[in-house]
Amino acid sequence: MELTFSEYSLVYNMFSLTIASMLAAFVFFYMAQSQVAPKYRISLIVSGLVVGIAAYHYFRILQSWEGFYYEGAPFNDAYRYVDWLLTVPLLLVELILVLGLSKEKNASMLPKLVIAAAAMIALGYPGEIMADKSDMMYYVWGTLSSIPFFYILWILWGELGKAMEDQAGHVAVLFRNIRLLLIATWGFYPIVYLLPAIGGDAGSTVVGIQVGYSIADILAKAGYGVMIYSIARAKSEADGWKVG
Ligand code: RET
Repeated sequence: MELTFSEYSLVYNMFSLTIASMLAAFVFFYMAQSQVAPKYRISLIVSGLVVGIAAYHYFRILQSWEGFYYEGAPFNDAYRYVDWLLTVPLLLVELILVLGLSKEKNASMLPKLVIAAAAMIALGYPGEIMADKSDMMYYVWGTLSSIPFFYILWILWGELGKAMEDQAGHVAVLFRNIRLLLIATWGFYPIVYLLPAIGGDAGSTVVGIQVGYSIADILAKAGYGVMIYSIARAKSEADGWKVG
């Protein structure tokens, strides 16, 4: 496939922006820990892990993109999928921890969510790397991956709804916002996956996929982590905890 230099640059710059965002978010989550009560710090630590893992993977993705353009080496999608395999379960852990549910509830919910997240990503990967996207199997993998996807959204929608009821007014608003951010950003991934089905030339499809996933990742990791921080901060204040 032939990419023009401007197509190559657009993706290259998008990866570069993503690395910068992940590194900045890493510093922020690390430093923001002193702003929240000790029991919520674990959520910020996990947010920091997520963006740290992503910064590394985007660095490798960028290198692979250079090799793909200049040397004709295959572009390695595995970095992205391995990144998701590690970070998606961690994003679920952050959220569940900041909800402050009982230990029993956490213990019953987390394994189900983590297994479903791993299944969603593992089932999407074979479809993503298919060279011929007109093959039926591309839709079969996409559909199989969507089953755990909807399961996760359904569980979280319910749990966040229940958690909202027990929170003070402004904390409930934050829960509502993170629920919307979660649905909007996670819902973006299967749409990007389906871009090859819309048609268009091979070059612009690759560009669309890489730019789309990068934007989604910034919002779903860094943006979402900032929302987790706002919730942790608001709950710390509601618990009567003061900074410093
Ligand atoms: C795939 C394959 C097609 C069907 C579906 C998918 C869903 C992917 C999602 C990924 C979320 C990633 C996140 C990363 C942030 O760090 C695998 C594209 C449903 C929801 C949140």
